[in-house]
Amino acid sequence: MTARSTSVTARALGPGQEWWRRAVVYQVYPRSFADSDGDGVGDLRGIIGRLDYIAALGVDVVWLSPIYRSPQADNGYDISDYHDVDPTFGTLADLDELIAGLHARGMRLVMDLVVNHTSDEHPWFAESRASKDSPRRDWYWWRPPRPGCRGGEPGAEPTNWHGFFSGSTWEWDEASGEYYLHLFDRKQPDLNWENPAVRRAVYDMMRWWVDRGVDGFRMDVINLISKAVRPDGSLPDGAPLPGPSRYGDGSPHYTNGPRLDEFLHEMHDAVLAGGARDGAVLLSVGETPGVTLDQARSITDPARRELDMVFQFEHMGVDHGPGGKWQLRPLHLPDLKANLARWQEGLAGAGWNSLYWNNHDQPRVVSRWGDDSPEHRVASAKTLGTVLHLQQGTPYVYQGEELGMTNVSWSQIEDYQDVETLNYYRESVAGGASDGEVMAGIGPVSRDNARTPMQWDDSPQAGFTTGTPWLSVNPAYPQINAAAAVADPDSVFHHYRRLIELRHRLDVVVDGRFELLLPEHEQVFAYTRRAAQTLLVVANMSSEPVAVDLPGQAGVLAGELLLTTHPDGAPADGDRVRLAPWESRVYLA
Ligand code: TEU
Repeated sequence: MTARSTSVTARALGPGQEWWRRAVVYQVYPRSFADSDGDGVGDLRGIIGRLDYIAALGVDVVWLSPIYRSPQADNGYDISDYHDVDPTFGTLADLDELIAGLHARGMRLVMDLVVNHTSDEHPWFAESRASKDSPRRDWYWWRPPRPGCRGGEPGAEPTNWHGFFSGSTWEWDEASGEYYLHLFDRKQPDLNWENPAVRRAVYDMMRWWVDRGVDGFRMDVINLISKAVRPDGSLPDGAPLPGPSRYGDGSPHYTNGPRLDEFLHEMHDAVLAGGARDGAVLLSVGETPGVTLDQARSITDPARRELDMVFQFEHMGVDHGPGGKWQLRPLHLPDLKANLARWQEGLAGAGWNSLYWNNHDQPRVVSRWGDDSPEHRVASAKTLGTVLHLQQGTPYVYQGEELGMTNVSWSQIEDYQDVETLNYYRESVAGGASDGEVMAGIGPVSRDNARTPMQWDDSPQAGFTTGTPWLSVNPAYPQINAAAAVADPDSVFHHYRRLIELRHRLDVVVDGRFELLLPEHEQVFAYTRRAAQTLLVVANMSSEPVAVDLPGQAGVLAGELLLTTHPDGAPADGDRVRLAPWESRVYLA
């Protein structure tokens, strides 16, 4: 790997040690990736059997969504034993074999670290809830009913916070006479990070995984671990939610809280600083809903020794309506471009970006922001990949994104399994909304759109399982599957592979300064990356043809056409480019 100039103050890492600046990460959602034993749920041996496929894409890292012991209330994001693999997915020996298989192919493994909360079936919580005097009582957030209220009555909760998964963030525990906090499902009680014993236990567990060969962590909602607790231990109410809701928005009181930087720095020095395993340089990416650019600059500033990068959510919200994700609006491209440019410019020379469209929580981007019609699906999936992967940062490819997999958008609530979707449906219908209204909001954005089984080939159940899949396979699998894509040199798969090659080969992709062109254009996404060379990306993000002038770019447009979705596209004419629907091009000079 060639030595690289780094455009930011690298922490005490030698040239080339920030390997993740040139890396691409592939996210595997294990229960939907590949089932090896016919029980209808993906597992570790299924992933082991597909390592050559993942390696062929050219990615450097696999991020594995949780495989720990869990009652699966939130598909594994509710952990009951951090030191063991859930039998649904296999054994620790299987995981060791997966790590060895990845390392043998020059890839690394990043585990999903879920430590804002545990499962309510974790022994820590069982001890904590056993009594008010339990030594682990203070490992979680326990509070008495609001003064003057009877525990368990609506309105008696210690704060009025509305949860991520609907309803209150407090669950009444009759046996011990107090409420416990759960920002997510009631089966996901929040750990109390104010307690140093909790933090020590988390860092010990992290080191245990690093010693086992893990190369980094994706940290689930890590910016929620510091709550704005008052000196008397109380927590403030949130501003009332709009409409008849009795709840409030507690997010200002638990998002990017007062001790977050302190906790992340402590974690960095305890685990992430390297040396945990023969000086291994680990990758750390924080999932940080609600993080601002300024907070991300702080968290990812190498000099502060916290995290390497974060997943921001602002760009994922540009099409949210007044009701948030459940009321999607058509994308206004200039809004998306402006947000991405702000993060590119804001972190340049200061921190580092992660780059994503998809994950297990987001709908499939080709359906959301592309065009998943048979005519335009492939070109739009390729073009969405192009405009994302050639920005500055570390790209994340979610399983099936490299195939242009699409949403399922089922119309019956019975087809869904996601706890967030089901809780939202129940709360909305209980609040008087009609089934049709609620399902119209759920179809385009439910997390289950991303969780349908990986489509391997056109055999029954898309080759995912020989049994009955835990979630229905997308009926598009005969046309959209890995076998067909790998065999087709013009597939989305091979386009993603070429994009990844460009990142591995060209310093300008890693270090080039980003500049957005035509910010107000509603069809075209164009930008340059400048270092010793200049890269120009120009993309038609619409299903209509477009002609566009790129003032000052005639020189680079006369350069090398590195990558295009339309090999027969008309060559540039000076600084004018004519693009077919969903046509994108990459020029280098
Ligand atoms: O998601 C955190 C989060 O913010 C989610 O609520 C997500 O943004 C939302 O579902 C989008 O509508 C993480 C995990 O990625 C998610 O799968 C878990 O359910 C959640 O934390 C709790 O662990």
